[in-house]
Amino acid sequence: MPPPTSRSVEAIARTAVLATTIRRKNIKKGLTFTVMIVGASGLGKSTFVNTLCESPVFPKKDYSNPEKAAIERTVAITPVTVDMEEDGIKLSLTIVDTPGFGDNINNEGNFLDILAYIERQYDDILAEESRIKRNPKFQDNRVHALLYFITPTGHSLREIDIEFMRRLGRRVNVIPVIAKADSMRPQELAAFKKKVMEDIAYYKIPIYNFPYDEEEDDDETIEENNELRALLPFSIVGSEEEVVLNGRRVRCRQYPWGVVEVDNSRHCDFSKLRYMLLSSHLQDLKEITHDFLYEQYRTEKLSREGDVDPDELADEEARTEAQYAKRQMEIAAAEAARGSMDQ
Ligand SMILES: Nc1nc2c(ncn2[C@@H]2O[C@H](COP(=O)(O)OP(=O)(O)OP(=O)(O)O)[C@@H](O)[C@H]2O)c(=O)[nH]1
Ligand SMILES: [Mg+2]
Repeated sequence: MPPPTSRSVEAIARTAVLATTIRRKNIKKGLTFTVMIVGASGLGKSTFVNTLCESPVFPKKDYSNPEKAAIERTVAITPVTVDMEEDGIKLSLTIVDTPGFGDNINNEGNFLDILAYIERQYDDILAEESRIKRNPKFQDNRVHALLYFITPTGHSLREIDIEFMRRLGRRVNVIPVIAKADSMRPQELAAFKKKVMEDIAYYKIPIYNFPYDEEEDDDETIEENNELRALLPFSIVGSEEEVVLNGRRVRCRQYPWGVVEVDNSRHCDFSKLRYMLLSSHLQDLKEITHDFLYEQYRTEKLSREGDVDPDELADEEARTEAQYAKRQMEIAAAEAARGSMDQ
């Protein structure tokens, strides 16, 4: 490489100043980040949202009545935005809660609604990018990470989980988590984690596995990513209950035989997951979403414009796309009907 000229040194310095200014602006303006929560019904998804946000985003209905004390079943895709501060940086966190899958009913519609939500955010960006005059108030609502809640069965992954993660992984950073990890003993949990990762490898499920570049990344990043990768799937426990233990307030689930602490990394991986999601890997998840997942969607969508008859689409993924397009048309028609009724 030739030695840098004084002009190139100046340019490098200017770029560094610019990067610092952008970073300062980001710190001042704050960051935005969107996480979606998906999984079977009753696995603690809405409880997790409250635990992550450290506030009752979904309030319990009636604390004095045990029958009504639980959070209501989620029935619609519900995005909620919470402003918080992480490492001194303002963060506007949007969490998209989704209805849990049932065990017996056909879950395809449920899945297609989730996929449609993710792709609609990409479509909005695509439309905005092709505008001559950009809308300065445009909001990027792309989903940067999807936490997929796995039922703590102790056995292999269920077929529905394999299928859903495999299809969602093409569009979004899927991070698998073991729900209600307090229901397993440490040895069972370790064995289950191993089994899940074997299934993920066997079925070639594309998850976010803390990618790094041996050549480009520094040793510290590589080590950190390897440690996080070894924790996959993260075990989590959700609770809004707090008790005082040895003089400190802890969030936990209390049982007659003891206490499971949410933020204690000997009990579950919640605190590590939270830190990686909202701090250490937030930028990486955003970059992968923009540079790879969105880019892939964009290419597919643009090369598909004016495409073929759905009956001719043979492979399974193409069928999903056709079903999805149909579903989107249904949603658009329902929305249009609702709009005309409102007028
Ligand atoms: N043991 C255990 N129970 C939990 C945990 N998190 C939540 N629960 C309980 O599980 C039940 C269901 O919790 P929700 O948060 O409503 O579950 P959900 O996944 O949002 O349910 P749907 O909206 O129907 O899909 C409640 O009684 C919670 O108190 C956990 O980590 N461990
Ligand atoms: Mg719920």
